[in-house]
Amino acid sequence: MACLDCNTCSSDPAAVQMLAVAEANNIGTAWSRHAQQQPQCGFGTTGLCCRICLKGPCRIDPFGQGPQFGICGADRDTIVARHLVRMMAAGAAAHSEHGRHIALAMLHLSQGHLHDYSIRDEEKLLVVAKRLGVATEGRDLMTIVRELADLTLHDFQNQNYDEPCHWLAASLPAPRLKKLGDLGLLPHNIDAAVAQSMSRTHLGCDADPTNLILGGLRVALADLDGEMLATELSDALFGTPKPIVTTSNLGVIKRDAVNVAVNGHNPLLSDIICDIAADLNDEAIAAGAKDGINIIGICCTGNEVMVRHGIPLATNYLSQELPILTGALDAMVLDVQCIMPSLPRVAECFHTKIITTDKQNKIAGATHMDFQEAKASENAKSIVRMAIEAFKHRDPRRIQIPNITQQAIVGFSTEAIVAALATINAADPLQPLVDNIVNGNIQGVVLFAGCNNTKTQQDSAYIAIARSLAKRNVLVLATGCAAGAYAKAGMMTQDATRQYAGEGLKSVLTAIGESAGLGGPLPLVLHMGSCVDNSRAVALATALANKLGVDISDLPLVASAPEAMTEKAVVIGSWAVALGIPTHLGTVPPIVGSDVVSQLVTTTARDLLGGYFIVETDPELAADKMFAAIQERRDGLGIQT
Ligand code: MSK
Repeated sequence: MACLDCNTCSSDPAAVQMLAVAEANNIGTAWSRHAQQQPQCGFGTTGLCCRICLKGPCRIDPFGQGPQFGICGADRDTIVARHLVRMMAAGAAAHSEHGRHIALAMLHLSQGHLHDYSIRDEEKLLVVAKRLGVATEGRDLMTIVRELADLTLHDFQNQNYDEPCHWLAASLPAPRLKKLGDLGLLPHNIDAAVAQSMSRTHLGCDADPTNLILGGLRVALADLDGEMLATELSDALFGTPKPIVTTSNLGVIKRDAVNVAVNGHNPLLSDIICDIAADLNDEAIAAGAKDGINIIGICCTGNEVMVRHGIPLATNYLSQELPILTGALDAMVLDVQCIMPSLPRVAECFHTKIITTDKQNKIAGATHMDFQEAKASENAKSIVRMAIEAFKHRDPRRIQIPNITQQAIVGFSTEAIVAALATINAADPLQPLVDNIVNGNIQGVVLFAGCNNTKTQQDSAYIAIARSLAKRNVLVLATGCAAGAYAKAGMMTQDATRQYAGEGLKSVLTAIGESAGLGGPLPLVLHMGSCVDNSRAVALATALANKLGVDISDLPLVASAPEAMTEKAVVIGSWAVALGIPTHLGTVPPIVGSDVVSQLVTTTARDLLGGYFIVETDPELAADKMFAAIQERRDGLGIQT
């Protein structure tokens, strides 16, 4: 195993502490595997390796000396564009499959097949139903649920090419819908958009890089549709997040409790685990865990239960192996996406039970429990009982829990932000936000989204860029593993606002926080949810754009994925660009082998859509470039302050 300087791996002190344990015990982690992978292939890094057919892999010489065409005749631009579109399609498939799962649960609930679920946020359900054109007045709740689920599933089934997906059509501002419609970018069917992306990128199909990238943007918008429906229906089912105070980092693992981590993305099981955990406390205590059951979150399932129920977040994506190394994690429950297949290998060295729960997402070496919504509570209880059993096999001599936690004030859904603003102006909640953008107290808004990547010291770029922008009075929103990074680093606290916000931003966050009853400012970084919840930021931007009568591309809004890693992050960045948002990437995407594609996603995208990618690996320069983009938008709106 490659020896690591743990301090360069992560900026999270708890992760550094656990990495030393991994090193001492010769246990592989993502970081040691990253070291073993060096040097990484230059052809793959630049996007110039084509693996689409069995004649390959074909490689294009980036310097123009060797081969310039694959065996089929594809040039560098076609190769790069095809692979990029395939990444977008995979990201869209992942988010939308999650969304379909939630929509089917809604349908089955309305049919009376699910007894462990209910509509916890009726108000949200009715708002969303009305927005999508479902009649609500005087109708039975389950009839509305049924119609909303049917309408949602239509976005996966519609065969009329000219009828755009319902959720997009009902949610985006009119000028943006028109622009996207005129360019032929509005998808009619999520599944079809994914299938068409795979089809057009097959050998011998679309070989025009511009046409390919436009097709990619269409599937990216299908991804947004899938994210919107996943978020909104999950809110109706499990509750819309409201501000709640909780804790984060590995110190949330308790020595005297049965610790159960939920990891992945989909709240259908994890929410039920949170519900039933208290019922099994006595069994845990009887097994010797005097503090009962302790549910903790990892990655985006962690974010889901954190923003809705205040469940403490142990860590984000990259350090998901490390809770096992504390010797006090009794079970890790996995659902879908961003789950390391190495977890059972790490767990083999301890007593931790690794439990997969989705039949499409099994891992060799893990225990599989086939989760069925119709038996949700029963399945959840069996899982927690496995953790109680595992607890009995702990080796107390191996327990090392970092004594590191941070407070985190989380749960800033769009509705929660609007509700906080309404305490200042009930009649027109967005007006205080507009006023403060116009007077310069808030220069603009940045959404941090995306993952961790071993190419960057974990979380460090998030922290550096957010501090730099907050100091310049930029309001900071975060989702997914970005949110995890800020929670662990103590940047979702009132103290962080006092310490890092510029004077204008601080005054606004203080006025809103105090008026909303938080007894101090809003936290510096507002946690909007998991990575699928990036759609919440779109909802906020849409509300602002509609209020001002402008397009999203006119707003002083930027997005940033400083440590982007997954295909989901690629597709999120792509729809952000399609919506007109300047979007920073701190990881160099595998497109630099093609000037044509690089130009398409920067200059051409900007001309056509207003949005564009900013690729910058240096955090300070990235902050400068994003701030400049914000200033440009302010100038465009005629705001001089
Ligand atoms: S989990 S997509 S590593 S944000 Fe949503 Fe984190 Fe990125 Fe997965």
